[in-house]
Amino acid sequence: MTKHSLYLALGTNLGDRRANLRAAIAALPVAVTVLAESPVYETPPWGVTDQPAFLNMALKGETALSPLALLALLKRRETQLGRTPSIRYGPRRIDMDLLFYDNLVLQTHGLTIPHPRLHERAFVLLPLADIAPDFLHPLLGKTVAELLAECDTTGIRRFTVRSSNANSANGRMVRIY
Ligand code: PH2
Ligand code: MG
Ligand code: MG
Repeated sequence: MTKHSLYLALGTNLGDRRANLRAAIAALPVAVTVLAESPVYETPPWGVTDQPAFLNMALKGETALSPLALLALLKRRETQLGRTPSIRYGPRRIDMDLLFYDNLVLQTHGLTIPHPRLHERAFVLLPLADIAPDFLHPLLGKTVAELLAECDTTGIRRFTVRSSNANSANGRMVRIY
């Protein structure tokens, strides 16, 4: 069974934000093994600015699931974790976005990989650069660190210390301080 590498972005700005991140990681499909967790950042809302600040983080994982199967499971988890429909870029309890899947470039109804706006978003790139600075964006030909250098990180602050370890025997250990 071929394993594929993937990067996810997690975001939340409603309720107990740290608990939401913890619950999201714990609720990842069993078919996803977490290999690395970024620190958590508190980030000013992007897009719709009149809403509470977000907590954002990034994860590296691997899976044998296809991108569409993974997306379907992530959407289901978002709902199970209490996410309700909101406006575009609006407030949410949890958002789980697939950023990269191997070096795949994919555009289908409902799923675009790489995530189409990740290069504009410091709240994605900053945590991602902690765990994958040298990952090359397959369309833009720049590394995550290079894309981050072109982004405005004003107002973002680190919310947790760096996690030394993402993994435990069951691959589900969560370290958010
Ligand atoms: N997610 C959005 C819209 N705006 N802003 C920040 N800071 N963090 C997010 O995760 C975020 C956002 C829609 O997905
Ligand atoms: Mg999103
Ligand atoms: Mg999303």
